[in-house]
Amino acid sequence: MVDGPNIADGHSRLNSADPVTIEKVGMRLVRLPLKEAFETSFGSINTRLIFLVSVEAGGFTGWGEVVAAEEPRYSYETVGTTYHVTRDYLAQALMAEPVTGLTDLSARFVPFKGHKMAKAGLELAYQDLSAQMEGRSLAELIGGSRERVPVGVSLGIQATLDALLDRVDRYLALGYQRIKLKIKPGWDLEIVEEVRRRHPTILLSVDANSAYTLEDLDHLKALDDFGLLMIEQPLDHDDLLDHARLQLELKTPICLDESLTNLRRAEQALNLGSCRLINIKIGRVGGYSQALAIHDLCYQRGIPVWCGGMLESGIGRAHNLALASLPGFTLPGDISASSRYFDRDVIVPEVMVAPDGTVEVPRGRGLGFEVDVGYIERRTEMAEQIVRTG
Ligand code: SMG
Ligand code: MG
Repeated sequence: MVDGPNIADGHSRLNSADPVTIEKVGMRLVRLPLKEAFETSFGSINTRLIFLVSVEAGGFTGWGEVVAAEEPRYSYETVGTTYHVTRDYLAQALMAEPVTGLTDLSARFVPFKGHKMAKAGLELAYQDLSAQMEGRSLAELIGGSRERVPVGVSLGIQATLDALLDRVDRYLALGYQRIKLKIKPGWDLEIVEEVRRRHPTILLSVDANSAYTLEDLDHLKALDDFGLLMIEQPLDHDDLLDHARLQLELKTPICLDESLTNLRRAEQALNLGSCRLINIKIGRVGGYSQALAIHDLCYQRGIPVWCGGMLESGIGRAHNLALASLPGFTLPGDISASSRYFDRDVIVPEVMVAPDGTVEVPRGRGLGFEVDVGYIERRTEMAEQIVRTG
């Protein structure tokens, strides 16, 4: 068995030195145009409505991002549901008493069922605040050890095969270490075959976002011919059992994304054989507390993990970098440069991918980036503050 991360670190990862009274929660909806449309098996978007949350205490402001989309297509949460749950339940729970640490915070959210992305937003903001108060980076706060993290790019469904091949070439030239192709029935075997034919040795994976069922077994088996690193979430968004059945039939590792919404589900998936790899998204699992626990479980079991992405702005991206600096994140994450999606990001400097396909993990206080509040304000469609009373 591989040794786990330094468990002695567990105290600082989960508990702050002094209880912190959160004085204010800020909520903002910020619309960022995408440089080009991003299409998956469930639909296409050309702008990203970002829900930013902030928490204030003692003159510090911590920032978090809620990764829900506008429509309930990746999962049931939306910008609207997360806004409602944050404002009407979670912010009150956060401000009710001084917070003694991440464990305390996540325990306060447990009585509210589900709504993981909403919970994660406030956990992120709280962690940034804690890191700033302690004068440490987020990565240091959670015990991250890597100075740079390997990254890959996720390429949406394109109008033509040529458009896809162009993008594959473009991102390989920029250094990205792994190409992930979004697939769906009718946009799968042929395009994967052609990309593989042109690039016989690259790390290549596919992500179906639940576009198939077990009836497609033979079709999915054909993907085994292409030496893929993984097939991400081929079946239903909340399924474990059919994936276990499918994994028995496939040589290619299945990686679960949508189905793994907490530590218990991750453990069940590994025990059932539903996947051989895990994508961890802080938002999907409800925050740092669960993301760290899933990382630790996989690390102890020798299961490779990687950091997923939700087309975050720089704020969410900075949190992803901190997470991906943990020792178990051995596969390239979906953490692209800010410029892959946006002409201008909400942080300074923007996230950049080096020619070797890595991104530096920031070492400055908190996020390690400056939040560009002026630009955020210009792009804000709606904002609200909740102030602690009593
Ligand atoms: O952040 O670069 C990114 C996007 C990575 O493909 C990506 N995310 O299922 O993994 C996934 C998708 C979810 C978002 S689809 C709008
Ligand atoms: Mg996915």
